[in-house]
Amino acid sequence: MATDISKIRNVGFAGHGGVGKTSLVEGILFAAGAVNRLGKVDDGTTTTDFDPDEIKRKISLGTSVAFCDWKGHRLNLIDTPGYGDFVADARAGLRAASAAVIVEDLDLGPHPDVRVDIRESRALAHRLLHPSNEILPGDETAAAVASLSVDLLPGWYDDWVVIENEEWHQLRLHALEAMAAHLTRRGRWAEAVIAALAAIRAEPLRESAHGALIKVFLAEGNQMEALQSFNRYRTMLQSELGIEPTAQLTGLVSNLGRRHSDP
Ligand SMILES: Nc1nc2c(ncn2[C@@H]2O[C@H](COP(=O)(O)OP(=O)(O)OP(=O)(O)O)[C@@H](O)[C@H]2O)c(=O)[nH]1
Ligand SMILES: [Mg+2]
Repeated sequence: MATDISKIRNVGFAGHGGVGKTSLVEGILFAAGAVNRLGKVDDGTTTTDFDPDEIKRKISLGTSVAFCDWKGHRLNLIDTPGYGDFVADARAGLRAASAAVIVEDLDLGPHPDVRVDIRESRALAHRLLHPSNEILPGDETAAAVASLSVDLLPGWYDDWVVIENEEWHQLRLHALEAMAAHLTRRGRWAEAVIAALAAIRAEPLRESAHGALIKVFLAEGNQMEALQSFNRYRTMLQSELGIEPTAQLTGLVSNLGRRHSDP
């Protein structure tokens, strides 16, 4: 895209250490199609934590910039470090920004230290999955997405934990997709996208998670994003597993354009 200066937006991401700034920037890059894989801080695969020391320590040590194009605008996303030692660098990064997004952990997802009550989270998942159950006021909020975004006792490999975790993992994936569908029906597009992205983050190759995201885009009339998401998923599936998306998923976008059926 030609970079007409009036179309450039410099957006800074600020907040305390470890609240999810780098992950949010990565999610935006992925949603905008600037990267075709949703990188994770914990795997050292995000775009903006690229320095070997950042990858090793799993924190941002300096300000870094990544860009994407969104609705005719070039967005320069300025990811600043949150930990106090690097505040000078963060300030310098924010000086270049015309807008700042303040990231707080409750709005984004739980800090790794946040305790999630698994019984409450299970009950939440069942309410979302069974429409006959009453949806409570807090059931479709960012905090609910957060409580469905964590696995049980990560790093524990005792048999019972592995089995319980697999069951919970499946339950939370289905619940996140159901939440995305509920929110889509109500026209709450942005929150629906967040729920669908949380399902994708939990299982990056899962087709129904990508289907949930594509359905939000289609429902809000954003055909370009729907097609881009489909093409990105298809490329990822081909390179990781050498297979094609199912006819069901392809059918969602089959009348939108040509690229999805290109060889
Ligand atoms: N469950 C969950 N974890 C998240 C979310 N966002 C970030 N995390 C996790 O929180 C940790 C910190 O995320 P980062 O994206 O590095 O946070 P940050 O604000 O960039 O951290 P610094 O740059 O070091 O200040 C990582 O382990 C992420 O995987 C989220 O929405 N849900
Ligand atoms: Mg960071």
